Amino acid sequence: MTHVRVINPNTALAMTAAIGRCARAVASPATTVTAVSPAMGPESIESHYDEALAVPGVLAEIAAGEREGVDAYVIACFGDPGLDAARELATGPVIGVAEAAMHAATLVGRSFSVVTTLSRTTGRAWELAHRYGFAAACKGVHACDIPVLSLEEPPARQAVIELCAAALDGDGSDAVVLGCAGMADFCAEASRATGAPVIDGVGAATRFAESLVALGLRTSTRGEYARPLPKRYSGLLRDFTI
Ligand code: 2AL
Repeated sequence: MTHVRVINPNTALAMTAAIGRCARAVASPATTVTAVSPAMGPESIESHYDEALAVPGVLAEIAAGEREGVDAYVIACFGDPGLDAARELATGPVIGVAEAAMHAATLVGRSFSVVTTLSRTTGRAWELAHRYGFAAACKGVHACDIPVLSLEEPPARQAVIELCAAALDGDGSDAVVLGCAGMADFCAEASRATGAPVIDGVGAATRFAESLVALGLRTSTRGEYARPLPKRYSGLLRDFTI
């Protein structure tokens, strides 16, 4: 069995449970999926401040996963917080949901639109599209202006699906990337409603993670992703000393 740990970097436990269900729904029968959230951090991630303060909790979960022998990790927040640092700690692959969704979108279309939560997060989505090499394929980033923790309320699903359709039409794009892990279970319905591929990064990242394990691929430790150099960390971060 391959053990994929899906880390929801926020501390909203209902969202973690939903993310776990979405990951399990697509994982192969030979994969065990465990979904966790950090013991410390923000209840939702909607700013650079939230993102920065989510990272220590994510890294603590990677360290715990390493002690348990987890084979691969998914970071299930669309800002991919702490992805590079997590790769320095983990033995197995670590995949961010934005990274996975953008890769998947460009395997099934020439272009995509991102549909995300708050307008203030659109800059981060663009930044990631540039970082991952998909800026030319990304035709637009659209905010529904629904906060992360309100995505579970009934009107949100319809609003997000309508925005997916408007983004496809307005951008002339081939696919939609859902820009929040809290939208994961809107994916099938949004695909049906729009007739276009709608990609949930949680599912895509879970499948990529187990595929990399099956291929025997691990994060390279030759260069930038080598283990961090041992040194002292002080104050609240003292437990992060390697
Ligand atoms: C997210 C996400 O995926 N989880 C979270 O708390 N915030 N992303 C977003 N764009 O709001």
